Amino acid sequence: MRTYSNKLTVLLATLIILNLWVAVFGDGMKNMDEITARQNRIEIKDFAFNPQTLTVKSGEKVTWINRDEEPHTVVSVDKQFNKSTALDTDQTFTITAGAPGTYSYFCSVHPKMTGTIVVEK
Ligand SMILES: [Cu+2]
Repeated sequence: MRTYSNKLTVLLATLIILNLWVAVFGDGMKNMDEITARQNRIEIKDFAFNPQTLTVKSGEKVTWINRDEEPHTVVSVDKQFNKSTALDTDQTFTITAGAPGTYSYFCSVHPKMTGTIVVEK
């Protein structure tokens, strides 16, 4: 009975340590995601994409946010990603960067609005 109890204590201790490790590590991963998301943000303001050229790594997310009072869209020239719906003020649109290459895009409501995403390996 004593051996059983000791084994149980060791098991419980292991579980607690494992949980702590996961909690710390999991938090770290979440922060990394948040930082990545913040970096890969394109603001649409005054009828322009800002920054106009953004470099990301394949697999990363890119988010546009419309800061104008006008609706805008995000459409890939070569259909490298699905087009957005018309974005209202403060609405966002997110894609995951696919194959490495240069993604040119524009706003279908105002075709003079253009931008580029450079996707690296
Ligand atoms: Cu537009």
